[in-house]
Amino acid sequence: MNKLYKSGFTLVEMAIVLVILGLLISAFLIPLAAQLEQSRNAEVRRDLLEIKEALLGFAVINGRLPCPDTDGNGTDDGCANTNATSTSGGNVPWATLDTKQLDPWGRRYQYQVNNAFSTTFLLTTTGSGAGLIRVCTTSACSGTEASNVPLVIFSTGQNGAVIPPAGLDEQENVDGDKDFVSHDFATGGFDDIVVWISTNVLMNRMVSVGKLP
Ligand SMILES: [Ca+2]
Ligand SMILES: [Ca+2]
Ligand SMILES: [Ca+2]
Repeated sequence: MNKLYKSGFTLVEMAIVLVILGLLISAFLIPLAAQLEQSRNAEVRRDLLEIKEALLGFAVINGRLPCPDTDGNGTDDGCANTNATSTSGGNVPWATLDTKQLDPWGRRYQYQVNNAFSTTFLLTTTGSGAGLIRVCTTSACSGTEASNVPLVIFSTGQNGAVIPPAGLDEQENVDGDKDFVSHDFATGGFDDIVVWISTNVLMNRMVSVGKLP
């Protein structure tokens, strides 16, 4: 064995070093990916909070909630059905509200409004019939987070809208009706972030600024 060979690494030593390097890199990479997702989810929460405040501001100024954007330019396009027992859905009207258009995954924030509130409303206004927006804990709506709210806004999350059967709960959020699902993230499935404004919060804001009664 010559002197040069003895001072270098054997193949076994090289393999061990590579394995250790691989372990170290993967140990750092996984938390980094998780951290990135965590910060994106926090960004969605901040954006939705700002959109909620902008919706409350719009209601204070106009005495009603805006209709969704349905043609993709961000402006309120009017509600297709102004019947109080119906809802209208589409994009958050970000240009009308001057809020963020896209979630961190490049998809538009979504909005569904109870049409009893998209025309001038009173303290006694409430949802009824097919205009009664519910936020459920399952797609079958066996439990509810909220059973009668003026609006919901949401992001479809990193995975967008997952196709059933894996995404039954996700499907419920994009089927255009009055029912929505909100619960913790489920691996490989549900990751939508859904928030809403309760009628009490909306009325409280209207009364506190003297817009109602
Ligand atoms: Ca529009
Ligand atoms: Ca999703
Ligand atoms: Ca639905």
